[in-house]
Amino acid sequence: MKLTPSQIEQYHARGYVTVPTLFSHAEVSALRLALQYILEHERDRPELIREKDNDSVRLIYGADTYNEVYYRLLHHPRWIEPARQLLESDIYLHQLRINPKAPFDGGGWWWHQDYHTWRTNDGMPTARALMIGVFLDDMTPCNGPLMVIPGSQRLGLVEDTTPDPDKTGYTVYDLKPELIGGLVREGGIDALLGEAGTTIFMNCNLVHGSTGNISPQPRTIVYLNVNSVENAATRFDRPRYFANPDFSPLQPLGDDCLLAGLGCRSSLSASG
Ligand SMILES: O=C(O)CCC(=O)C(=O)O
Repeated sequence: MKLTPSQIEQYHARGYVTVPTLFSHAEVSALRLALQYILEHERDRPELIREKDNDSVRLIYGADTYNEVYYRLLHHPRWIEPARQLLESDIYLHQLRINPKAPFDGGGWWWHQDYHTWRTNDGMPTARALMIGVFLDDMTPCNGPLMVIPGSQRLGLVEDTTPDPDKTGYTVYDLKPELIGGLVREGGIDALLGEAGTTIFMNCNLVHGSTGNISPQPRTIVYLNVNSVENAATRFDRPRYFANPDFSPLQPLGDDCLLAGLGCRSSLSASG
């Protein structure tokens, strides 16, 4: 699957482009079942990070290294090809994480740019990297969807932030309210809504955030955060599930890789 010239133009103008239902209902079901398996059987792994205020899982890192379905998603041509187009090079995985913003309990994210963490913690030289979000649930105005400030990637990296270090070692560099006020007056806020399977391609300097999920509906996004192989990270202080030191170009599997050969094992299969 290739992005059209107008989709590429939208990515450059607004800092993101949305591709509705890039993955089918059956593919989303396989990903959801695999997530359920991880939540039930892998709860004690260090890659699973809890909410600050309750025991719900806030983040799941590196699922491609211990779950076959997520390994296959990582190698799926339907998102790899557009990512290569946008970065104009081969790409490697910097970080795969799932944000299963739990019904009632899932917390929000203050406004930030992801590139700040990757530059400061991982020595990523430039912002030639993408956040790619695959929706595993319908994103509605009510379940804490991702929000972005269109065009804000054009600011480049904002240095004036309030670092919010987490006990897990993941620092988010919160942007100041005054800056957000000005950006929103200019660009507004887009809530990224859509059916499960929809996928967003975002510039890693795009300012984004979200509110908590107080609805009874789940709101899960899988983030495939990828970098150009010509822009490899230079620091290796964090565990590999935060910042993958393997810069090998991602090689796509077949278009049917999420479903082929999984059958009824889709909820249970885990790679070694
Ligand atoms: O998924 C969300 O609501 C926001 C996540 C986010 O901002 C992040 O993981 O950097």
